[in-house]
Amino acid sequence: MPETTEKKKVILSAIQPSGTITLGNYLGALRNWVKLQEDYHCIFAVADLHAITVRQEPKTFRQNILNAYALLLACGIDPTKSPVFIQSHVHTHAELAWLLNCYTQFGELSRMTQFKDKSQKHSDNVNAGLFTYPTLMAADILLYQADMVPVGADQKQHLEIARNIAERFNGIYGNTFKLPEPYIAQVGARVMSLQDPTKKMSKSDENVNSWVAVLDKPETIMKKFKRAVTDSDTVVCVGEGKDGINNLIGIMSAVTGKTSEEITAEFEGKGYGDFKAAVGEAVIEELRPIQERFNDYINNKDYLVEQYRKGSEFALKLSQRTLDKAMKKIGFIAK
Ligand code: ATP
Ligand code: LTN
Repeated sequence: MPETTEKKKVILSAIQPSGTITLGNYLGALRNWVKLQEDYHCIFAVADLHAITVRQEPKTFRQNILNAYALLLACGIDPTKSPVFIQSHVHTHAELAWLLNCYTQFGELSRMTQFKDKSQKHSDNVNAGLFTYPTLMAADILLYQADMVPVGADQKQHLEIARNIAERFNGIYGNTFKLPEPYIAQVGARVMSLQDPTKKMSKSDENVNSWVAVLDKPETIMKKFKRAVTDSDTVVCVGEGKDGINNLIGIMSAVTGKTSEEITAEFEGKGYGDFKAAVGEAVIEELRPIQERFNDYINNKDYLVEQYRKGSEFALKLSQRTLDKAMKKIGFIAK
């Protein structure tokens, strides 16, 4: 069981096992989580309940959940320090989500851009779960009285709604939930699609060339970068109308730590082709050690099972306290 130092702030975040984890997820989220482990009391989850808002094929889904778990560890999350659990293993999440649904307005859920995007993309399956996705996410966060939630820029709106729901509940019943702050690291906060750089890189994009998976083979990564959509200009520099190149510079900068000016200077006189290959190479090198560790973890299922069981035991204990408190305030009778 990890030590809980009272003074340390609580951080909670989660990732959906809705497909293969991308470079966007890694640079925008996972990589930052690893750094936060030293200074905060971190809790991480594989948000499998969220993933079924979009239809999943059972066999693939099962594998994706375990892969996501192993990948978190491979990225450097130490489960003995930061509990990592699987959302569906901790029943308090679905329960609090129901309660919060009753304190969330139809209008505010209708304004969520992710709902609008996903209902357009999956127009044959605009289910109620897709609509109430933010209340489940609010439950994930509020159950642990999290101070901060590290996410990519795309999740900011979901955090705002979680705060609004918490504030509303506290306003009716008195202080029950801590109001969480978003934590959005600047570097890598928004990695764009390699095929349509005006859209974010998303693991559920059916065009496989639009994303790079953390587990893609080196030659696949290189191929995807070489195919990345750019523009008709030739100079490697940040500029308006150069979304593709801006994105590649952003990725290069996030991976190497160099500024965009340094990158521009380095590629002066060279074409886009050279630059794309260099970005591909840098990403391959960044991901290589993670892939190696992933292979070790995924072949050690007993260890993964042990860790996710410990994680959910810890998460249940902590979250049950908040759920009980909220239920009591509403007026439910104790068991
Ligand atoms: P989906 O395609 O299923 O919506 P996703 O790729 O958007 O999934 P999530 O599981 O929803 O990924 O997000 C996990 C974390 O990764 C979140 O913190 C999110 O903000 C971050 N993230 C997702 N996509 C990007 C991106 N393109 N750039 C930076 N961060 C991202
Ligand atoms: N919707 C989130 C994944 C997620 C999450 C959370 C993130 C589910 N529950 C709680 C932070 C905190 C996303 O990142 N797309």
